[in-house]
Amino acid sequence: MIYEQILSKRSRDKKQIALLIDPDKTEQQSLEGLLRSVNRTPPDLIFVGGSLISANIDNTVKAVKDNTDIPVLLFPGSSIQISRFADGILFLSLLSGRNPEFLISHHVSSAPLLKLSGMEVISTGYILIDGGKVSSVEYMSNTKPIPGEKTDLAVATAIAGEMMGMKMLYLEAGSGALNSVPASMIYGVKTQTTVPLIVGGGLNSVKKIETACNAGADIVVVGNAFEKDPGSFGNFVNTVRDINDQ
Ligand code: 1GP
Repeated sequence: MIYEQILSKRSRDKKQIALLIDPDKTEQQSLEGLLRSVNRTPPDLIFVGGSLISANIDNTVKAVKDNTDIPVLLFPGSSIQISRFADGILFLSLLSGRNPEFLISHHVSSAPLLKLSGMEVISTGYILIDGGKVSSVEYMSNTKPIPGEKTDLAVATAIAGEMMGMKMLYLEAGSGALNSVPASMIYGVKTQTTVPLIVGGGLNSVKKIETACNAGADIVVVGNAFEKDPGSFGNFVNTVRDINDQ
């Protein structure tokens, strides 16, 4: 079970890194070659998804499964982004928003199919933070992000998510964010909750990844930086490994 692995690594103080593959932004033909390089410095997890996807998600997940042993979790922007070929799914509820579609509706639509698939379902409280520009999540979900300086709101939202039974929390600044989630906010959420904390959005440098990990992220997510420069991703994985070796 992937969740057990996440908990196990966390209990040993091991930070984790996930590579986000957006099927629309990664050419199917080049994926095989990209994954060969990813396998040389493998992340702990691969997430597949995006706010809006027009490509066939099955093809991307199958290509990833065929070319790597890294566990694959769906990171869906909506209920149509489900592939039975994935190992599991982050069952995201957009807790920072007040749009019922993204709090519970897509979940009801997809729950029977997910149950049939037998894949691992990991309930995840998804909390959108202002990343300095309008993100695809904000636009597509028609919800407001929490302002970056409102740590108290993020913490209260995170605590509520844990109280509601979410197995993980995800602080999201939005793909390609100008400002990643502030360290003080990561620290605030980390110290007030006990479930694994995922942080993503705009983590495009070694320094930002170090900052997020040191502030309390258990899992950091990198998408955009890999799309722009796949060769740099190995450095990010090594950064997390170095933190773990300290
Ligand atoms: C976005 O958290 C992820 O949903 C990753 O963000 O693409 O900016 O790395 P980036």
